[in-house]
Amino acid sequence: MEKKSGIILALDVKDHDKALEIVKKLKNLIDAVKIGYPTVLENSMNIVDEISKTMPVICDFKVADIPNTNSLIAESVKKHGAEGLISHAFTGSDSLDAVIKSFYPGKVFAVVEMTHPGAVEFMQEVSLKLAKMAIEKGVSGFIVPGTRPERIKIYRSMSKEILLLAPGIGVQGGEAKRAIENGADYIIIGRSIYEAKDPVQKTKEIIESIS
Ligand code: 3DU
Repeated sequence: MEKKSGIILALDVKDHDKALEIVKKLKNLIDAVKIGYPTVLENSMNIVDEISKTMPVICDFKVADIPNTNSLIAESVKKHGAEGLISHAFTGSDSLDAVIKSFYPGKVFAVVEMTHPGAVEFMQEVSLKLAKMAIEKGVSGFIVPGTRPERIKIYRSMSKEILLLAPGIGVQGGEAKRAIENGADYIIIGRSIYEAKDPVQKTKEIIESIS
């Protein structure tokens, strides 16, 4: 996943043709496409195969099971050409380790703290511990909250090398520039782009705002 614009498109678009159309339009402006349950449940994993042929895909399945099940999931995702896989970290080091080993040489990104208000109820309390464990286990990066740039700064201070991917930009209230200034390597953006009147123009504006 070569870094050019620093933008990852969250493709939560259920309609197959619309999803592919938007990827085609934005292909040269974005570094990767993140695909999650909404798109895969409607289209099967075939859509991951299709898009992976044209550009890097990160599967956002927030894997969160026992080690054996996690391995089975990661092996299957790998077969469909995804370069990245998002896993939860709260299930513990053995579960995360299973994802990393089974998805290798693909990149695993651990969710350490989510963007929504509910994430501060339980998750934030243990998030730095999760991050420390995830670094020790050898993840490629973290999913960090673009809605809380001050938290991104803390995760950045834990490691210079770890990739920080920040969703929560735009509709959820986060600002692209602030996420980047506080240490995010990539910003993950969905609705602000794919629901825009002109997604190409919108993406160009976001790129402009962070460059
Ligand atoms: O809010 P948006 O439409 O820009 O989409 C954000 C995407 O990132 C969406 O797929 C969501 O499931 C994912 N995500 C978060 O928004 C927050 C997280 O903490 C983790 C993933």
